[in-house]
Parts: sequence; structure tokens; C-alpha cells
Amino acid sequence: MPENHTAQIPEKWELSESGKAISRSFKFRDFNEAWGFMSRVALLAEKADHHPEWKNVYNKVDITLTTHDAGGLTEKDISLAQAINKF
Ligand code: H2B
Repeated sequence: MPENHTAQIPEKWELSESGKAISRSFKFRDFNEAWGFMSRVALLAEKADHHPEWKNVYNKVDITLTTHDAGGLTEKDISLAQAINKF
């Protein structure tokens, strides 16, 4: 039985149907702000050696977090999501 992380999903993040990932969509004023946000997330992700799956369309950024190495959700995803929430 894998660890149950559903109780600690950070604010505004959604658990995927498979229960193996969490995702959140962000909307900004324009591309410049979206890219600025992505730059901050990128630096954080590189530091944590934990990287997002994401998509950017103009002012929108969709982020999905999962731990490929573990085949599902781990504490790394939870803490990255919490850190992203603070931006
Ligand atoms: N990011 C994510 N989201 N999941 C991983 O399993 C993962 C990662 N693994 N970043 C890391 C890098 C791994 O490949 C390296 C070797 O630590």
C-alpha cells in the first residue's frame, strides 16, 4: 500500500484521477509575468532536483507534479507545490 498523501495536498492543487500526481493552473497578466514565474519555479526545481511537467500558453501555466522515480506522488511533490504556492 503506497503512502497516502491525499490528506496533505497543498491548497489549490488537485489530485489526478490516478492519484499519482497533483496539478494546478496559474493565470497571469501576460506572457512576461508567466515566464517570470516559470523562471522562479525552474530555479527552485533545479535546486531541489525535482522538476515539473508543465505547459505554458501565453499567460497561463499548467503544472503537474509527480515523482517519476517512485511512480507516484511523494513528499518532494508536496514540498515543491508548497514552495510554488508561496510565489
Ligand atoms: N523530477 C521529478 N518530477 N521526478 C523525478 O523522479 C525526478 C525529477 N527525478 N528530477 C530526478 C530528477 C532524477 O532523474 C535525478 C537523477 O535525480
